[in-house]
Amino acid sequence: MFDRVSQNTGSIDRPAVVDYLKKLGVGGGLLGGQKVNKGADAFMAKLDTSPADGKVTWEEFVAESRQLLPAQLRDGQGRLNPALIPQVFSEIAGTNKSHATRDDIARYVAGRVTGAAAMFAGTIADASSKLALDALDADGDGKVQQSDLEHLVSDINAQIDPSLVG
Ligand SMILES: [Ca+2]
Repeated sequence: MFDRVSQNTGSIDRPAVVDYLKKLGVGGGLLGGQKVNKGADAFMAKLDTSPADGKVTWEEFVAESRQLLPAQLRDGQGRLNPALIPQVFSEIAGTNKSHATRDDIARYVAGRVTGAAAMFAGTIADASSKLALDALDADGDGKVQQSDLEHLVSDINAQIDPSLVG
């Protein structure tokens, strides 16, 4: 995903995020430009942190990518805890469902947007669900399985701290 967004340049700047969101189909319609801008702002705010210089490097992407996942997956130390995945997945997909669709993810995200961002809950949910499918739906069938989420979490944990992965 990093390579797709950065277009293999080694870092991601805001225009690259805007291009990427447009390719994912975020935007379109009357408020399309605003949706893409909000999505790009949120992406840069979460990932461009050390330093906040307008570019997201691979190191920043790895260190902060867990911030893009539901807070419910993080333990008291802010680490992604694989044991929390089944509970979160069933909240996203609904009980007794083997997969989550983009609509399921959008509903989950929209229901958890709080504070000032609530004004843009629909936009955030739309952009987030498209990003989630792009990151998680490896076979492109529009469905995300619990195992997809488990793979992503273990990839992120392995990149942050290989000693955490047994
Ligand atoms: Ca940066």
